[in-house]
Amino acid sequence: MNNFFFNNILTLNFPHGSTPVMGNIINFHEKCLLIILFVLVVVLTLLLYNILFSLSQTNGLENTLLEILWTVIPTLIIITIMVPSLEILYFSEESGGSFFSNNLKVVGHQWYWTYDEFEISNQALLNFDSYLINESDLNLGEFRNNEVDRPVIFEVNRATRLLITSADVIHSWAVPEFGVKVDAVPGRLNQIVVFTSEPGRFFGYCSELCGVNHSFMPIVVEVINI
Ligand SMILES: [Cu+2]
Repeated sequence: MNNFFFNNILTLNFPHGSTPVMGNIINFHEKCLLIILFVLVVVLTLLLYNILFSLSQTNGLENTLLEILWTVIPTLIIITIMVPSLEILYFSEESGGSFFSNNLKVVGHQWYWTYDEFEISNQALLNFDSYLINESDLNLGEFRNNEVDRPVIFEVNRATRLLITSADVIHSWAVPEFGVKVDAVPGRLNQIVVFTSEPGRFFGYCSELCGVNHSFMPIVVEVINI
Protein backbone atom coordinates (compact mmCIF):
# COMPACT_ATOMS: atom_id res chain seq x y z
CA MET A 1 0.00 0.00 0.00
CA ASN A 2 3.05 2.24 0.15
CA ASN A 3 2.49 3.44 -3.36
CA PHE A 4 2.62 7.17 -4.07
CA PHE A 5 -0.13 7.11 -6.69
CA PHE A 6 -2.43 4.85 -4.70
CA ASN A 7 -1.97 6.86 -1.49
CA ASN A 8 -2.80 10.06 -3.29
CA ILE A 9 -5.88 8.60 -4.95
CA LEU A 10 -7.06 7.49 -1.51
CA THR A 11 -6.64 10.96 -0.07
CA LEU A 12 -8.88 12.40 -2.77
CA ASN A 13 -11.82 10.88 -0.96
CA PHE A 14 -13.17 11.49 2.53
CA PRO A 15 -11.22 10.23 5.52
CA HIS A 16 -12.55 7.09 7.12
CA GLY A 17 -15.62 7.98 9.19
CA SER A 18 -15.46 7.18 12.88
CA THR A 19 -18.80 8.56 14.01
CA PRO A 20 -22.31 7.64 12.79
CA VAL A 21 -22.65 11.16 11.38
CA MET A 22 -19.53 10.87 9.23
CA GLY A 23 -20.62 7.39 8.08
CA ASN A 24 -23.90 8.90 6.90
CA ILE A 25 -22.12 11.78 5.19
CA ILE A 26 -19.89 9.38 3.24
CA ASN A 27 -22.86 7.21 2.20
CA PHE A 28 -24.77 10.28 1.09
CA HIS A 29 -21.78 11.54 -0.87
CA GLU A 30 -21.50 8.21 -2.70
CA LYS A 31 -25.22 8.20 -3.57
CA CYS A 32 -24.90 11.78 -4.82
CA LEU A 33 -21.96 10.80 -7.01
CA LEU A 34 -24.09 8.07 -8.61
CA ILE A 35 -26.87 10.55 -9.36
CA ILE A 36 -24.35 13.04 -10.75
CA LEU A 37 -22.86 10.33 -12.94
CA PHE A 38 -26.31 9.40 -14.23
CA VAL A 39 -27.13 13.04 -15.08
CA LEU A 40 -23.76 13.51 -16.74
CA VAL A 41 -24.16 10.43 -18.94
CA VAL A 42 -27.71 11.35 -19.99
CA VAL A 43 -26.83 14.97 -20.80
CA LEU A 44 -23.63 14.10 -22.64
CA THR A 45 -25.41 11.41 -24.67
CA LEU A 46 -28.14 13.85 -25.74
CA LEU A 47 -25.56 16.51 -26.51
CA LEU A 48 -23.47 14.14 -28.57
CA TYR A 49 -26.55 12.92 -30.40
CA ASN A 50 -27.48 16.51 -31.25
CA ILE A 51 -24.00 17.41 -32.41
CA LEU A 52 -23.65 14.33 -34.60
CA PHE A 53 -27.12 13.90 -36.07
CA SER A 54 -29.45 16.84 -35.65
CA LEU A 55 -27.60 20.11 -35.28
CA SER A 56 -29.47 21.67 -38.18
CA GLN A 57 -32.87 20.28 -37.29
CA THR A 58 -35.54 23.00 -37.19
CA ASN A 59 -38.84 21.16 -36.92
CA GLY A 60 -38.63 20.56 -33.16
CA LEU A 61 -39.15 24.10 -31.89
CA GLU A 62 -42.04 23.22 -29.60
CA ASN A 63 -42.72 20.12 -27.54
CA THR A 64 -44.92 20.39 -24.45
CA LEU A 65 -44.29 16.83 -23.24
CA LEU A 66 -40.54 17.33 -23.45
CA GLU A 67 -40.75 20.59 -21.52
CA ILE A 68 -42.82 18.98 -18.78
CA LEU A 69 -40.32 16.11 -18.58
CA TRP A 70 -37.25 18.31 -18.33
CA THR A 71 -38.91 20.23 -15.53
CA VAL A 72 -40.33 17.29 -13.57
CA ILE A 73 -37.34 14.93 -13.78
CA PRO A 74 -34.74 17.43 -12.43
CA THR A 75 -37.20 18.44 -9.69
CA LEU A 76 -37.53 14.80 -8.63
CA ILE A 77 -33.75 14.40 -8.70
CA ILE A 78 -33.31 17.46 -6.48
CA ILE A 79 -35.92 16.17 -4.02
CA THR A 80 -34.17 12.77 -3.80
CA ILE A 81 -30.95 14.61 -2.96
CA MET A 82 -32.56 17.13 -0.61
CA VAL A 83 -34.41 14.71 1.68
CA PRO A 84 -31.41 12.62 2.86
CA SER A 85 -29.29 15.77 2.98
CA LEU A 86 -31.70 17.41 5.44
CA GLU A 87 -31.95 14.16 7.41
CA ILE A 88 -28.18 14.15 7.92
CA LEU A 89 -28.17 17.85 8.78
CA TYR A 90 -30.71 17.33 11.57
CA PHE A 91 -29.10 14.06 12.66
CA SER A 92 -25.73 15.78 13.05
CA GLU A 93 -27.27 18.40 15.33
CA GLU A 94 -29.15 15.82 17.38
CA SER A 95 -28.24 16.20 21.04
CA GLY A 96 -28.97 12.52 21.78
CA GLY A 97 -30.88 12.85 25.05
CA SER A 98 -29.73 14.56 28.19
CA PHE A 99 -26.97 12.24 29.39
CA PHE A 100 -23.41 12.90 28.33
CA SER A 101 -20.41 11.06 29.65
CA ASN A 102 -18.34 14.09 29.01
CA ASN A 103 -19.03 17.79 28.88
CA LEU A 104 -16.33 19.80 27.28
CA LYS A 105 -15.97 23.49 26.70
CA VAL A 106 -13.68 24.24 23.79
CA VAL A 107 -12.26 27.74 23.55
CA GLY A 108 -10.35 28.92 20.51
CA HIS A 109 -7.46 31.32 21.02
CA GLN A 110 -4.93 32.93 18.74
CA TRP A 111 -3.43 30.34 18.21
CA TYR A 112 -4.23 27.35 20.38
CA TRP A 113 -7.22 25.56 21.84
CA THR A 114 -8.27 25.42 25.47
CA TYR A 115 -10.33 22.51 26.79
CA ASP A 116 -12.46 22.83 29.87
CA GLU A 117 -13.99 19.64 31.16
CA PHE A 118 -16.87 20.15 33.54
CA GLU A 119 -19.76 18.29 35.14
CA ILE A 120 -23.39 19.27 34.74
CA SER A 121 -23.15 20.84 38.22
CA ASN A 122 -20.69 23.27 36.63
CA GLN A 123 -17.82 21.93 38.65
CA ALA A 124 -14.60 22.25 36.69
CA LEU A 125 -12.72 18.96 36.39
CA LEU A 126 -9.89 19.75 34.09
CA ASN A 127 -8.68 22.77 32.21
CA PHE A 128 -5.76 22.75 29.86
CA ASP A 129 -4.28 24.37 26.78
CA SER A 130 -3.43 22.35 23.72
CA TYR A 131 -0.49 23.72 21.74
CA LEU A 132 1.17 22.66 18.53
CA ILE A 133 4.42 20.72 18.97
CA ASN A 134 7.25 22.43 17.10
CA GLU A 135 8.83 20.59 14.23
CA SER A 136 12.17 20.40 16.09
CA ASP A 137 10.54 18.67 19.08
CA LEU A 138 8.77 15.93 17.16
CA ASN A 139 9.52 12.26 17.79
CA LEU A 140 9.96 9.80 14.95
CA GLY A 141 6.60 8.85 13.43
CA GLU A 142 4.76 11.95 14.58
CA PHE A 143 3.09 14.22 12.09
CA ARG A 144 4.48 17.66 11.31
CA ASN A 145 2.13 20.55 12.15
CA ASN A 146 -0.43 18.03 13.42
CA GLU A 147 0.68 17.02 16.90
CA VAL A 148 -0.23 18.87 20.08
CA ASP A 149 1.39 18.77 23.51
CA ARG A 150 -1.85 17.73 25.16
CA PRO A 151 -4.57 15.94 23.19
CA VAL A 152 -8.17 15.95 24.32
CA ILE A 153 -9.58 12.60 25.47
CA PHE A 154 -12.96 11.17 24.45
CA GLU A 155 -14.47 7.88 25.58
CA VAL A 156 -15.34 5.38 22.90
CA ASN A 157 -19.06 4.61 22.35
CA ARG A 158 -20.08 7.56 24.47
CA ALA A 159 -21.59 10.87 23.58
CA THR A 160 -19.46 13.90 24.34
CA ARG A 161 -21.10 17.28 24.40
CA LEU A 162 -18.92 20.09 23.15
CA LEU A 163 -19.63 23.73 23.83
CA ILE A 164 -17.49 25.69 21.45
CA THR A 165 -16.57 29.33 21.71
CA SER A 166 -13.68 31.70 21.18
CA ALA A 167 -11.76 34.19 23.28
CA ASP A 168 -10.67 36.48 20.46
CA VAL A 169 -11.53 36.04 16.77
CA ILE A 170 -13.65 33.45 14.98
CA HIS A 171 -12.06 30.00 14.83
CA SER A 172 -13.60 26.71 13.81
CA TRP A 173 -13.19 23.40 15.61
CA ALA A 174 -13.14 20.72 12.94
CA VAL A 175 -12.28 17.01 12.93
CA PRO A 176 -12.95 15.52 9.49
CA GLU A 177 -13.15 11.90 10.68
CA PHE A 178 -15.95 12.85 13.09
CA GLY A 179 -17.82 14.87 10.47
CA VAL A 180 -17.62 17.81 12.87
CA LYS A 181 -16.95 21.42 11.99
CA VAL A 182 -18.31 24.01 14.39
CA ASP A 183 -17.46 27.68 14.38
CA ALA A 184 -15.98 29.11 17.55
CA VAL A 185 -17.51 32.56 17.73
CA PRO A 186 -16.62 35.03 20.50
CA GLY A 187 -19.59 35.70 22.79
CA ARG A 188 -21.50 32.69 21.60
CA LEU A 189 -21.64 29.01 22.61
CA ASN A 190 -22.15 26.53 19.80
CA GLN A 191 -23.13 23.04 20.85
CA ILE A 192 -22.41 19.76 19.13
CA VAL A 193 -22.66 16.20 20.41
CA VAL A 194 -20.02 13.79 19.17
CA PHE A 195 -20.60 10.06 19.43
CA THR A 196 -17.36 8.27 18.66
CA SER A 197 -17.66 4.62 17.68
CA GLU A 198 -14.03 3.49 17.61
CA PRO A 199 -10.83 4.15 19.50
CA GLY A 200 -7.91 5.94 17.89
CA ARG A 201 -6.15 9.24 17.42
CA PHE A 202 -7.93 11.76 15.27
CA PHE A 203 -6.55 14.96 13.84
CA GLY A 204 -8.35 18.16 13.13
CA TYR A 205 -7.61 21.71 12.14
CA CYS A 206 -8.86 25.19 12.80
CA SER A 207 -11.09 25.76 9.80
CA GLU A 208 -11.77 29.47 9.91
CA LEU A 209 -8.97 31.83 8.92
CA CYS A 210 -8.03 33.43 12.24
CA GLY A 211 -4.67 35.11 11.76
CA VAL A 212 -1.05 34.41 10.84
CA ASN A 213 -0.77 31.18 12.82
CA HIS A 214 -4.12 29.80 11.70
CA SER A 215 -2.37 26.75 10.22
CA PHE A 216 -0.54 26.05 13.46
CA MET A 217 -3.34 25.33 15.91
CA PRO A 218 -4.19 21.69 15.20
CA ILE A 219 -6.63 19.53 17.14
CA VAL A 220 -5.81 16.04 18.38
CA VAL A 221 -8.54 13.88 19.87
CA GLU A 222 -7.66 10.59 21.51
CA VAL A 223 -10.60 8.23 21.71
CA ILE A 224 -9.95 5.57 24.32
CA ASN A 225 -11.63 2.61 25.99
CA ILE A 226 -12.11 3.23 29.68
CU1 LIG B 1 -7.89 29.45 12.57
